[in-house]
Amino acid sequence: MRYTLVSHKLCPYVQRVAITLAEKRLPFERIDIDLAKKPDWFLRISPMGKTPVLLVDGEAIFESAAICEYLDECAVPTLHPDDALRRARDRGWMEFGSSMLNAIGAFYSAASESAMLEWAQEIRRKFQQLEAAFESGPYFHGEQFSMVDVMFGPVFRYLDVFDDIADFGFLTQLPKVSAWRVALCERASIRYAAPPDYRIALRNFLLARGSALSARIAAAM
Ligand SMILES: N[C@@H](CCC(=O)N[C@@H](CS)C(=O)NCC(=O)O)C(=O)O
Repeated sequence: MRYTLVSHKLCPYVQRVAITLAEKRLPFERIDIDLAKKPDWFLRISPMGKTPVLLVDGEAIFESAAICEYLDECAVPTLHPDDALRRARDRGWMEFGSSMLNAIGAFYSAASESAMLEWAQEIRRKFQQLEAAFESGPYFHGEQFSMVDVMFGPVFRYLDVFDDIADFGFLTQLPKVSAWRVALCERASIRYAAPPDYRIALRNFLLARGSALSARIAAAM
């Protein structure tokens, strides 16, 4: 099979697919597109005009969850638990990861400082929920790396950039989630899921956003 990942360099959902491909040891090529100027060929294969799209021998799959589930069905090792109940619960936590990404987007786009700090609190509340749900580590299911870990790798990558700007207290006194973050950052599939200039590119994107966070970045320069 030939895999082509149609991607945007800052997209966390693209990273999710890249991590899954790497965990399955499936080589792939990347085509980066400009989401501000979507090419016609892209709109033909992505009905909602979003990255990622995975081309499998030229056949397109859209939506990161659908792509990752497909890859999990097609290639070993599986990233889901054997037990149906745990699998179902993991899918719930993956959706929780999507809601975390939405909260992160609202945080960095907030127009006022107070709205931004409210979103920071909301993100922290979500991490507190994860702390309560977490088992033994290093990964969400102990030694077993799973789809829940795939989902949260890109979440923690945002925190690396936010931490450079200020201490928003996202993980203060959350030891299990803090250790989980370190374990995920060290995992090769996660480390290489984003391009080498990701940190600078994300910071520049945030600076240009016209948000309260942009103002914080500008003030620190
Ligand atoms: N639910 C989608 C979300 C993908 C998504 O939001 N992609 C963003 C980039 S990170 C996008 O393509 N946005 C362009 C647009 O909405 O016009 C998935 O999981 O694949």
